[in-house]
Amino acid sequence: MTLSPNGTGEQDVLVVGAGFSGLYALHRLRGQGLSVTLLEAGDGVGGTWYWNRYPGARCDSESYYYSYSFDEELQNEWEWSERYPQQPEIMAYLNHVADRFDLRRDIRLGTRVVSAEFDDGPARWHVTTDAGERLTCRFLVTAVGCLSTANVPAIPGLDTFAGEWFHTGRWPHEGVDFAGRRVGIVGTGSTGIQAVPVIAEQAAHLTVFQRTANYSIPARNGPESVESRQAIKDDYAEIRRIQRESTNGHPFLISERSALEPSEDERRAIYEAAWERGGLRFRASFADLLSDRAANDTASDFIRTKIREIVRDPEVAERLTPRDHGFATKRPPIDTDYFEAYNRENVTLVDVRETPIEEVTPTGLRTSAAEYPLDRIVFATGFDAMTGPLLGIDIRGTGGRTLRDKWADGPRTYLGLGIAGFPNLFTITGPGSPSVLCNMPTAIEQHVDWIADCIADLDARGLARMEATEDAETAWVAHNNEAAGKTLLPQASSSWYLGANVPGKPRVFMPYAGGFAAYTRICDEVAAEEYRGFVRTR
Ligand code: N01
Repeated sequence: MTLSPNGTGEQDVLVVGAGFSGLYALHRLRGQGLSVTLLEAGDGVGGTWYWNRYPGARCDSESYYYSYSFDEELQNEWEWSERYPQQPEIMAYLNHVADRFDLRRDIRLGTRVVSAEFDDGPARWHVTTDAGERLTCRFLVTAVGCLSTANVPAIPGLDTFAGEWFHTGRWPHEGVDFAGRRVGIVGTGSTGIQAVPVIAEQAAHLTVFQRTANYSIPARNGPESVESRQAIKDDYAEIRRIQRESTNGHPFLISERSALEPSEDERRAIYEAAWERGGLRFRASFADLLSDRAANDTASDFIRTKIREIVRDPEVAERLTPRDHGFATKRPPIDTDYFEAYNRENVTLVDVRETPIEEVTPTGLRTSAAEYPLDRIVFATGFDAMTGPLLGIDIRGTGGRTLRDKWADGPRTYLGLGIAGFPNLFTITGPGSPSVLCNMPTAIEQHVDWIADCIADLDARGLARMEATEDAETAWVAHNNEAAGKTLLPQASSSWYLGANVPGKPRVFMPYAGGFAAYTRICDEVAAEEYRGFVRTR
């Protein structure tokens, strides 16, 4: 049996997933002389961007910084066409990266990892694929993403639907023709908010089934001029420095002022300017939007007023107005004409908190109040976030203990990178790391660099096995809870950060909320102190 594409048998490292994380991990680890094979379930590289091809799919981080920083030539040669990159452009970029760094020779596409078992004697991971192949490695690196396990609600009757239905995160590559169709979309998170205005333009009629009203800030997308692209390139060193020293991996710093400090007029002017500028930076307007309820109220109220100004029908505007959580306590979407879409004749809003969805019928969707005839249903219902992709693999550590068993009450990690009882396993952007609270490529590069340095250090010292201690893990979980508790984030009871969107999932705040720069410092200290909190042995 061939164990790797180049036939070298056991690998130093197996990487699972060929998105931003896996591609860089392959490049970086191979660059330090390790044998590495990357296994990818999809038939192409791209990860999130390979699967999420729904109408309007675009990144909410801006192009010039939603990109790798590890190679200056790469960042200087690539030309982004718009302020926010569309899905096909990110795919083109990641394919370019795969070619430019000759990554494909060590990538196996169409290969899903179904299980991974640690053999303590020789300190090896045995990985099994969906084709029944068994591969062996010294180190297993998961690069499976945080939002890659689609959450399709178990609505009775879905299998009887005579039309077609889709989940946005598993979108058909050939696209979907909505022309002349009655379309229903369930979900108004970041994805639904991007898709609604685009589908509304194509469909005969669009019915939006909203469970939780959401805040959104205009993206203000547009073409990137030659001059602005050059200015960014001239300033890249400084941009990257700010990203690394920031709270969220973005190249802007959060204001140090409280939202409660300025006069009402001044505060409104600051919000107006941020609204006009558009994008995720809105939440950086004041220091305490995510830590002080009264401060948060000022931003939430500002956006509620905007919704009422944009949406012409006051009843629809009222239903679209979020009341059960503060702005940005759930992941804040940005949009292009989302609220404006509700002014179209062919868009209807249904509040399914008021009148819950009861079943899918052969001809449509029925709530407790009415039946809506539909030809197509789009589920923009999100993901079994962060833990779903890892628990989708049957991972077994020392003594045969499964990760599913260990995480039955929620994830426990050390730094979001290591797990007690699972030696030589590294989880890129795992639960307990900044990950989804950060611009992802920034979080990913920091993790990959840390893992690569860590493996180099083990090899230099002739050490074969590394495992987080239970004590370090317990302390990290406590620190995570403490960091989250200092923010308003855990108070958003319907947030996927808490696992609240998946029925039966333990309610645990999963990402690290202490900030990216602070997190990086802790990781660096751990490494400098000979990997404090890990046991390393021959
Ligand atoms: O998923 P979501 P998403 N019946 O979980 C509703 C990233 N992202 O795919 O809030 C009825 O946010 C659910 O309602 P509720 C980004 O990090 C990035 O939109 O649970 N409704 C909610 O409205 C984002 O946060 C980008 O009450 C149901 C919606 O479906 C993350 O991905 C673009 C339901 C799901 O919202 C996930 O976003 C897009 C049910 N049974 C996404 N189940 C870019 O940067 C769920 N809902 C490009």
